[in-house]
Amino acid sequence: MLTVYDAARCPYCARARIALAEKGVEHEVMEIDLADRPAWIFEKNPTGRVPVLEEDAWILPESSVILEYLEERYPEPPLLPPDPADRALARVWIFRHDEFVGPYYALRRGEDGAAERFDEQLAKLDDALSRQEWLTGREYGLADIAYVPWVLRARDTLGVSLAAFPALRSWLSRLEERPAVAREVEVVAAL
Ligand SMILES: N[C@@H](CCC(=O)N[C@@H](CS)C(=O)NCC(=O)O)C(=O)O
Repeated sequence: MLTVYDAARCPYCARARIALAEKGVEHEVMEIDLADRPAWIFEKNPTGRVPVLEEDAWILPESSVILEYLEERYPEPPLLPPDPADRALARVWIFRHDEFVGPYYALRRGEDGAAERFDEQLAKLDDALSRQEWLTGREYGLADIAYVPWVLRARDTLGVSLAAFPALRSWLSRLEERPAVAREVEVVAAL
């Protein structure tokens, strides 16, 4: 049985939660209290961070690698495009995710200018989504899953307005129609 070391408030864990739900993978969840992490979590992941996947003696940390693993191990339904060139472009979004979350965490820390910097990142997403329906390409997939946890938390826990970003809002509405993402909206509401 697959085990996921998880934390409800963690957006990196949300990536794994959404992908597992999309693929209907049976698994058990071990909730980790991030405010009082058990020492043994460092045996699973030397950084002490979640999410971590475990199956028998095999252990996998790092949410973006977990997404790729789930896609390869459970190919149905596919969450990357069939064409290698399109897959590569979806992966560029995931690769550049740190540029997006830097301002998000600065905003959470209340740093000066962070709201403007995060708006610039939202504007980049909005621009892309005004030209293509999904970050992953023509179909929904891993790049969308990689970003949506932070967009939801920005809107619902940090009170960030998405009013200036119509394509982003439309993307989010389409995402929220998916049960896997709707469940994450509930997780965020309960934080
Ligand atoms: N690069 C990691 C980041 C995971 C991460 O930062 N998780 C946070 C919770 S959202 C964590 O475990 N923080 C505990 C800590 O940094 O001490 C991934 O993508 O999985």
